[in-house]
Amino acid sequence: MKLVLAILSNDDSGAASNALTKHGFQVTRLSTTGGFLRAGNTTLICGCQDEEVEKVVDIIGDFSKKRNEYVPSAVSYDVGRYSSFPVEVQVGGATIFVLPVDQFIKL
Ligand code: 2BA
Repeated sequence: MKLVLAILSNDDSGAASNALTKHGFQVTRLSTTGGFLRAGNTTLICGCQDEEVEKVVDIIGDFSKKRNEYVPSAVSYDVGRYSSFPVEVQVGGATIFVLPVDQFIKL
């Protein structure tokens, strides 16, 4: 048995965990914070059989692809005058750890 720990953006985590559940996997969502950016992200915990790891990683990957999006940004010209313009940023992606499970116990 393996434990898949996947850190992904909050925006992608809902769809990814829904898809895992639909495919019959059990999943737990933790609200986490990145140590570098100090921004919120989500860690999914999924226990599965060894031969299911690839499927779990594929499903998470389907919902957390890296892509570019435009977000509004503002620049100040002079006293009280601002202009808003879109800035392209990269979002998404996932960091995944696969760990061996010594014991799986449900009481
Ligand atoms: P990613 O490498 O895609 O990492 C996204 C988030 O995944 C991280 O958020 C962290 O919560 C988790 N993570 C990644 N690698 C990990 C690991 N080896 N162990 C535990 N958790 C891990 P943040 O720490 O806020 O980092 C956000 C992004 O900032 C990173 O994206 C990376 O592009 C950059 N970054 C992180 N640490 C950096 C550093 N020391 N120097 C330069 N850039 C860094």
